[in-house]
Amino acid sequence: MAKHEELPVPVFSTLEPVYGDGSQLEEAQLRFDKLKSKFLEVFGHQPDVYARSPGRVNLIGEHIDYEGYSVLPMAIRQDTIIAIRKHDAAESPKHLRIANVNDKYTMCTYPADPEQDIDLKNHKWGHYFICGYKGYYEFAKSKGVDVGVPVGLDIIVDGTVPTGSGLSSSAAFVCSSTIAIMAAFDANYPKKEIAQLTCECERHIGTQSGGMDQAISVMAKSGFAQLIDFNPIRATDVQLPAGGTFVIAHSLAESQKAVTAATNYNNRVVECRLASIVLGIKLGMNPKEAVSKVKTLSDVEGLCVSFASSRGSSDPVLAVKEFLNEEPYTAEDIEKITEENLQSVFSNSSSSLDVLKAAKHFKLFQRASHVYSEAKRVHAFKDTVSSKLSDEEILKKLGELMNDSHYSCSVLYECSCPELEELVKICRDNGALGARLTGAGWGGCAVALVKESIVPQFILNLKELFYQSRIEKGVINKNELGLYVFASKPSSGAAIFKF
Ligand code: NG1
Ligand code: MG
Repeated sequence: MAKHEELPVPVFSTLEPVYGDGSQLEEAQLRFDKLKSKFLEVFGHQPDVYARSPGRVNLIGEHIDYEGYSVLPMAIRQDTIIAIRKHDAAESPKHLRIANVNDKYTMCTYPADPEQDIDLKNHKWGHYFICGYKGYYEFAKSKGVDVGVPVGLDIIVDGTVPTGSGLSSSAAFVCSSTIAIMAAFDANYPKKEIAQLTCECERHIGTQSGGMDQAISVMAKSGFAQLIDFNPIRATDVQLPAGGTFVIAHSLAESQKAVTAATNYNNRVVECRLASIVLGIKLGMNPKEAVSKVKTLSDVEGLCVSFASSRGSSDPVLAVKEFLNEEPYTAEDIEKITEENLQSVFSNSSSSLDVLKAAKHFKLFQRASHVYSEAKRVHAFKDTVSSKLSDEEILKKLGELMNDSHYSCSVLYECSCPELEELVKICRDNGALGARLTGAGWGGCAVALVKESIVPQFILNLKELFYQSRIEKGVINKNELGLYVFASKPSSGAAIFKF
């Protein structure tokens, strides 16, 4: 039997295989009905086909996917649904018209031109669709598939993944867009190829992201978290222990990852690259070779481990402690080691050059320590889940790993914020076995592992201790609370619907 990730995106003629047969199905039925009638109303036609792709919560493995390390997320039930119709070649004008069921997002129109540049200085919500559009054409071209002259497309989007929350609304949107476009062209490909292509094309938006979000959105399976490996992308089922539930809670600070990319997300990507080059040189590589060949901390892990083994250990963090300074580095400090000007090291990446302009110093020791230790925690998490310990002991150990991950994100990677710190503390004080920020950080959500039996009381406590004062201040409405704090089960991945 072909492996799950080698199979194409499943095509269904009913909603049950994805949304089950309970209240979620009713809710989905309403959304699809609304999408269809809005499509008719806006475009005067029925859509040809629909695609959906979910958001995700990352359980452990933060800020290490772009360094080549495995991560362990699960899909959540919140998703993005796209309805699409492809115009005939004769129809004009040849535009991509992208509307949304939510009137907050006004219609975006783009030319039907896969070569167009995305105007990053003028951010529009429709840009994420264009990532998928460009991505599909690039992919088809690389496969030698003739997709004909570009034609117009009509699109309506319905997303339920909260934005800026670390739950990957962006990947849900990019993946559902890409798959909808493929489906409109009667094409389908193995899920792992779509995961790779959507990861690459989301970078058109300007963040140098890793591939976790797209991989889990495309390849998730109901009932399982996934261990996602990169280069090549692979997904392995992880069955979570009985008796534990992951509760997701929003800090209500909106993550500004994309807007302030040069000072946070891309900044960390650059710091990790610099840390890996410096480590490579300190561990014996010629500076020129290190600058040209070393891209990520995983590239020099072997050297770090060899060094550690000379000290009777296998921990790459030992090399970090020995060779990197705890004091932040200036650009000049690093240039003395690389023997090359940093502008020229990053000359082919304009977003990295923006980082160099904005950064005063680089915390190489702290970032590398986080990445290597977090990578180990992911494997410890996976090993614990499949160990012979009792469910109770497993849950306790997983909670501890989540707490350690949060500490590392907060202190070494500095991607937390005061609201997340407050929320994580409240979770732990109220019986969570472990709690941590999830996703890029700097706002967005925390995820807490909670014994199933106490989930309702736990959520009530969060409402009282974290959300009540914010409701009183008018930050959120009382009746929207369910959008900000909820228990989550591992949901299924991307799907196409033809009714
Ligand atoms: P979110 O939180 O969805 O923005 C980002 C990256 C991931 C990963 C995490 C941190 C994108 C699209 N995704 O996720 O690849 O690096 O941060 O672990 O930027
Ligand atoms: Mg995102």
